[in-house]
Amino acid sequence: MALMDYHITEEERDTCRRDGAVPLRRVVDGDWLKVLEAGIERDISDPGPFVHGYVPDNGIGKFHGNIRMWETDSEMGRFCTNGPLISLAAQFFQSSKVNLFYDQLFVKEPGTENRTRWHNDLPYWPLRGTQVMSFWVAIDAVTIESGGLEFVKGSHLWDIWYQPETFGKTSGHGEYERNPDYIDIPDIEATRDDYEIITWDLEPGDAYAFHAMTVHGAGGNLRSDVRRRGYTVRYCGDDAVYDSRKGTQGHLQSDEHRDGDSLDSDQFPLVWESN
Ligand SMILES: O=C(O)CCC(=O)C(=O)O
Repeated sequence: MALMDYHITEEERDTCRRDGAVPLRRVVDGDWLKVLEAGIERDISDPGPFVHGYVPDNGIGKFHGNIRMWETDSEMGRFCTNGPLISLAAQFFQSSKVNLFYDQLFVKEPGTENRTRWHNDLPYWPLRGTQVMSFWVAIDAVTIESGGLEFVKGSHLWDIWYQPETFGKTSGHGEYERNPDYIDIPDIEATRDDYEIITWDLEPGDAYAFHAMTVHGAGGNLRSDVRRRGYTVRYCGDDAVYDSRKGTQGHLQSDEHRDGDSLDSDQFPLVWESN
């Protein structure tokens, strides 16, 4: 399979290894952006099975989220299994293969003031391994005011597994089973000065690349005139295997996999292999 639409520089790879996140410019071209935009509108008007969302208490704005869209929308499927992010993942991992884990949509309509809570992703996921990364693609121009992602620099190296909590609520463990090995995440928002928080503005087609253990969150979309559509695709490399521990997101679990199994399957397809 051919690779290399976009060449990751040594500096980008080193920055991501050190800081846990890096912005990548113009990784998704205009044609693919149109594919994603159309797919997002299809999902909003006729959502796939895992849709979730809320209207904020003040009645302004709306959050629309979904996961695993690639499995039911063939165009989103084409992007995730053949699109330009696969090459990025392979270059960051320097692995012999890449598996698609899943895709996720985060739409904050203008004025949606709710934050995305601080969290790290791997505790939510039935996986373990170090080669697990997300690529959050900006469909719209994104600034801190419209809900750009923020990352705690270097937090992927802490090896701290924070207890998953339901998104869209302000507190509580919601539907997540408690894992005794996890700890509650501190109130990072209230103590921001204690952390080195990094963020970047993005243009449409740019992406944040970040590690599955990097602590991240986002503000609300405080702009009344722009949407904030983010589409994240998650990929894994050689050392990622299925993990059946407690506390992970039920909609990402697989009936076919046992603890320690290779991911290769219809649910987590192999999307690239070195020759
Ligand atoms: O877009 C957001 O608000 C959150 C994104 C996120 O947490 C992720 O892609 O892992």
